[in-house]
Amino acid sequence: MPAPSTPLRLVPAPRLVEERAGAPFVVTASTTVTVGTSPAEVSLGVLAAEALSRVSGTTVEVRYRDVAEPTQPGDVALRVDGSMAAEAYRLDVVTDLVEVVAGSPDGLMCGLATLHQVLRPHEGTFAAWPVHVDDEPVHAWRGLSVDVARHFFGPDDLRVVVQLMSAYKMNVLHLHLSDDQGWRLDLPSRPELAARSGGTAVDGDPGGWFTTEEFSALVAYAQARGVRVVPEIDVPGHVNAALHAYGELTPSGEPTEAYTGIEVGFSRLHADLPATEPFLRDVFGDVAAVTPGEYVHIGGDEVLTMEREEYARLVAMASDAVRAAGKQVVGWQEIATTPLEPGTVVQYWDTRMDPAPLVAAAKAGARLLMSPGSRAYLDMKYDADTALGLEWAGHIELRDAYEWEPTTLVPGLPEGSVIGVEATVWTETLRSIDDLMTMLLPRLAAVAEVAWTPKERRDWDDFAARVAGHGPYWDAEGLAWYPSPQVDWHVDLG
Ligand code: TNX
Repeated sequence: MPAPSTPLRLVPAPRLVEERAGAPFVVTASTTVTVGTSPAEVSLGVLAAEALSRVSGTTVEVRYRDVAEPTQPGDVALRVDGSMAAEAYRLDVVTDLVEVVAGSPDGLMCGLATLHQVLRPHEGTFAAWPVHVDDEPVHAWRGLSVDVARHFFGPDDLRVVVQLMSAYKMNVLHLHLSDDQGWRLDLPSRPELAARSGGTAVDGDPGGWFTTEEFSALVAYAQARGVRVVPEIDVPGHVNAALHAYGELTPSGEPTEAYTGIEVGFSRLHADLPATEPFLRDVFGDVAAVTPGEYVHIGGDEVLTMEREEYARLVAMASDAVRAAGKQVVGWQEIATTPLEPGTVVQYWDTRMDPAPLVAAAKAGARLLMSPGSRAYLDMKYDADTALGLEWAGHIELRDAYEWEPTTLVPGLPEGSVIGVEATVWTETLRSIDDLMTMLLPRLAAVAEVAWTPKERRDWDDFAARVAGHGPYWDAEGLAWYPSPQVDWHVDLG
């Protein structure tokens, strides 16, 4: 069997890839996934077998094994090796065996994403040619933030997003669950939030919301695929949906009108109203209760109608509520203008703003998450002809989303303060999963590589050649995507 004539096209680029001589490993009915017996490994084994069954059209079984049991021909063996870094993995394909070894189940998930990309169609099934991959991410936080508040994207849509993230080794799904236009998570302590403000969306389009059960099911689905959910309740601005549901949060005591426009910055909480602090405590307590992950996002952006001192009090109230519920605080970059506890995660987004407070916060122990509007805001138009999207941060073609370096973007940050990268997709103009995917693809693959692969191993021409091989995969998955003219998409997949 000749080796394939076309190169591997792995995204994000791994640390080391060595193709070797020999016949391929062919997925057949006797292929068996073998895995250890911890709950996370069992669930991973089932997912791997499902994925292999799906691509090959045969039924791939799972065998659970003791650590000592040797592998057998035909095995796809998954193994956790506690001496490796948690997300590091090795993938070895030889003619009759595939082995994935990683520091943790999350690392195994990354290895499986690579295995998926080395499989090629072969005689009615799939085959992988011998290869050795040794890999590890440069950043721990590789996120995507999805705005489900301006337009609602429910569990089915978000499962598709999670699958895509996992294919590109992204591990944090940040959900923007509340804004002026709608409230998207039902909370037991404040039932009017979803009941009164769940049904609205931008332009009077249909809204929607997650029940706590639906939300928990999504969180579990994501977790099984190596993706943690970070919920955001945006305060003290972007709160009209809350003010519409609970009049006690406004100075007059009257609820506000529902809002379906796309202006920002006009709505706000009031630090001196007696209802405000209990509201924050209840809401963040409920959100923390449905969040197994470590982080809850308090928003904090674009409060254009408040004095600094009141803003700082409200950020502190929200942060205290999150910490009292046992979670760590994430907030948009504006919170860096207030006193922060060390370890708080500050999300950089507005490249127009003075970075001095950010640098000062990082020096005082804050951790930074990089989402520069001009690079990582995947709701920006690709160019002037893009039908969907906004333009306030400029146009973002594929190359713009690819060619930037998170650790040096803001000068003067202390070494090690950047914990990762997050793409965002705001949905003022996006109504359907096709709209969403058209903005995400191919740019999400670019941001995923910025987050995973160190600068020394990133090269635009090389990326453009690799990502070209992913169009047929997106087509096969039924995902809409934008055929950027910066890439020659006419590839022969051999
Ligand atoms: C800025 S990013 C916002 C959002 C908008 C977005 C549109 C951020 C923290 N705030 O409210 O949806 O721009 O691109």
